[in-house]
Amino acid sequence: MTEDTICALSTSLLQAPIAVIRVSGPESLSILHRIFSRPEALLPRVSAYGSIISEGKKLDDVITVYYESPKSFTGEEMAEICCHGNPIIVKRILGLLIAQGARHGEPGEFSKRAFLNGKIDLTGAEAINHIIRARSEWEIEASLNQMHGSLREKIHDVRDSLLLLKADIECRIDFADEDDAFESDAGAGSAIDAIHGLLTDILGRCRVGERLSHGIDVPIVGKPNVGKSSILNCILNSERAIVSDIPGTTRDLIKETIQFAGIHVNLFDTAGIDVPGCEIEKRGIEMSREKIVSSPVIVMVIDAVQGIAGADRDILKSLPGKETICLANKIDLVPEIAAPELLKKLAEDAGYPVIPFSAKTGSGLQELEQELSRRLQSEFLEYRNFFISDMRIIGLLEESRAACERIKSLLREGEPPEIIAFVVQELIDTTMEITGEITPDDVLHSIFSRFCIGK
Ligand SMILES: Nc1nc2c(ncn2[C@@H]2O[C@H](COP(=O)(O)OP(=O)(O)OP(=O)(O)O)[C@@H](O)[C@H]2O)c(=O)[nH]1
Ligand SMILES: [Mg+2]
Repeated sequence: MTEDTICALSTSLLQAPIAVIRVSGPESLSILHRIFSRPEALLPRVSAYGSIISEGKKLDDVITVYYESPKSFTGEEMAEICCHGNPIIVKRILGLLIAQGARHGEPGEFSKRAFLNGKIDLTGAEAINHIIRARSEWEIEASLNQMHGSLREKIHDVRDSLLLLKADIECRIDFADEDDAFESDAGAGSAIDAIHGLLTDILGRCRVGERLSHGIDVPIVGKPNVGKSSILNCILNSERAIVSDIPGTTRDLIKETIQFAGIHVNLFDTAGIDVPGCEIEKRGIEMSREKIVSSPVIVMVIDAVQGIAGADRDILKSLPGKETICLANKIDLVPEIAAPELLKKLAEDAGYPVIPFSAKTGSGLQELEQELSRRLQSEFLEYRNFFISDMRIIGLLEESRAACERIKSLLREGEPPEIIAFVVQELIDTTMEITGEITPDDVLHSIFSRFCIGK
C-alpha cells in the first residue's frame, strides 16, 4: 500500500453536466470528512448527496461515493466525487483536496496502484487503457474480456504447463536412469510442443488485435493515371486527393481511415508505379511498393481501356499472398457492348476476378465496398477472440516462443536436465513478465505513463 493520497479528474476538463473526481489513498475518508457537508452519510459503496465546503463556503453540490479498502478499483481507500462539470468548480475542488493533503495523481497512477495492490495484472491494465481509446464495438468487447482475465488466463495456462514440465525435468536431476530419461525426454518434447502451440495461438491473437486496433492498411495501387486518387475520393465522397490527367500527380501516401464491417481500414492513395521520371517520383514509387509488401489487402487498379500493360504485370507479380481486389476503372469509357468480353480478358490476364468500376460515375462502388468487407471479414474472421496488446507483450511472447525452440533443441541434443530446467525457469519468468508478476520498476513506469490522468 502506498503512503500518500492522490486525486485527479477522471472525466475530461470540459464544460459538461457532470465531472468525476477520484481520490485514492489512506487519507481519502478523513479528507472527505473535513470537506463534505454530511460526513455521517459517507458509508462504503453508498452514494451520498451533499455539498463540498471550503472555509464555510459551498463550492458545489455533489454526490460522493466512498469505497473501503480493499474493495475499490485501486484496492486502497477511495472516493469518487461527482460534481458539476464546470472547469472552475473542478479546479476549486481539486485545489481543496490538495490543500487538505492529497497530491495530484500522475498519468495512470490509479491503475498503477490497482496493479501494485493485486487488483489487476498488466494484461488487464493494457485493456483498461485501451477501452478509453477503442474505436469499434469489437475492441470494447475484447477489452472488457481482457479486463476480466481472458489473456491472463491463457498466460497462466502456459505458466502452469511450464511448472509441470520443470518439475518433471528436475525429478531427473536426482533420479537419473538411462531408460526413464529416454521416456521422460519424449514426454518433455511433446509437452514443450504443446506449450509452443499455446504461445503461437496467443501471439497470433495479440498480433491481429494489435493490427486491428491500429487499422488494416489497404493501399490503392496501380500505374500512373489509372484513377487511384479518383477512386479514393469516390469511396470517401470528398475531394481528398488531387486528381489530374498528368501522370505522376500523386507522389506521397495519402491516408484516410474509414470503417468497413466494423473494422478500421486505413485506405492509402499511392503514387503510380512505373519508371520514375525524377528523384521525387522514385521515392514515391518506393513507398508504394513498401506499402504493398506491408499490407494484407490490396486494391489494384487497372485502366479498363488500356487493359493489362507495362508496369501492371510487374505490380501483379508482387501481389500473391495478398487479398487482392482488382478494379477495371474508367469502364464508362468502354462501349457497353464490348464490356463483357473486355472484362473476361482482363480477368484472365490479371489472374484475379475484376470488378468493373468508374470513379467518374460511381458505378461499381457498392461491389467494391461489399468485396472489401468480405475480404476483411475472411482475413480477420474470429476477431472477437483477439487480445489487446502492445509491443511489450508481443515482444515477450516472441521471446517465449524462441525459448521453447531452444528447449526443444536442448532436449534433442540430450543436454543435462540441470541446463534444461534452467532455461525452462527463464521461460517461466518471461511469461510472468507478461502479466506483471515479475516486472522491473522502470518497465512499470513506462507502461503506466501512457495512461490518462485520472485512470
Ligand atoms: N472517364 C473517366 N476518367 C477517369 C476515371 N477515373 C479517373 N479518371 C481520370 O483519369 C485521370 C487520372 O486520374 P487520377 O485519379 O489522378 O489518377 P491516379 O491513378 O491517381 O494518377 P497518379 O496520381 O498520377 O498516379 C484524371 O483526368 C481523371 O479525371 C473514370 O472512372 N472515368
Ligand atoms: Mg493520384
